[in-house]
Amino acid sequence: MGDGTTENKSTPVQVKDINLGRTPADNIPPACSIEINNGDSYTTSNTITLSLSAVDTIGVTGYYISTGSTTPSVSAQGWTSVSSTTFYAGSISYNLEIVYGKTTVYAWYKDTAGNISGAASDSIFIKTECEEEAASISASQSEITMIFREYVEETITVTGEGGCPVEGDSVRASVSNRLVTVSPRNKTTDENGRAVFAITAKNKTGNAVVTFRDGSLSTQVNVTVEK
Ligand SMILES: [Ca+2]
Repeated sequence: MGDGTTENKSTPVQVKDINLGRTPADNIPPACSIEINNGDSYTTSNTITLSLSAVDTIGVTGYYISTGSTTPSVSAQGWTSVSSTTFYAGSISYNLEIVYGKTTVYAWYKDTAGNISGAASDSIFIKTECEEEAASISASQSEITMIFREYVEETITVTGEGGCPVEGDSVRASVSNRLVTVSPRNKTTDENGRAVFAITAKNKTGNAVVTFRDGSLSTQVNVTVEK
């Protein structure tokens, strides 16, 4: 069967979904969006506010909210019905089960004809019930082999009980000998509990230990300098 285009003009044209005197079928799903907490990047509460909106030429009739990315079926449990409207906007409260970490919330909308929109999504970083007291310090690499004048970045991470990042702590670096230098000597942890240092080798072979301290906590990095 042809489709009437230049390439297929010698073959018959198939006409699909012809409607004579009837309302055309609606096969266009709603266009939509979702926003968490007015676009904030993080929150200290796992109760969030979702701003929902969708438009449809015939009518939006429901929405489905999930932290999973699988598109629901039109008859799935969990759809919230709304009065059919060409423009839907709503604000709802939503409870997340997680208390720490980045999470994404997805929204789908359906219309009168049962078309389901593509997923709209937004993400937010949740940090609740975090212990701000440093309980652990770790280095991204505990063993480093370097050549003369090479430099590597070392990321130190400070966490509290439960693995929450500790922001605003000062991490101090010290070196056992003059084979390497570390810069800076002090660095404040960022919102992810991280402080990044540069370790630079000099022109001498041997071993050095770089120690990173936060209060009484410490972690060591063993550095070998080769020619
Ligand atoms: Ca539609």
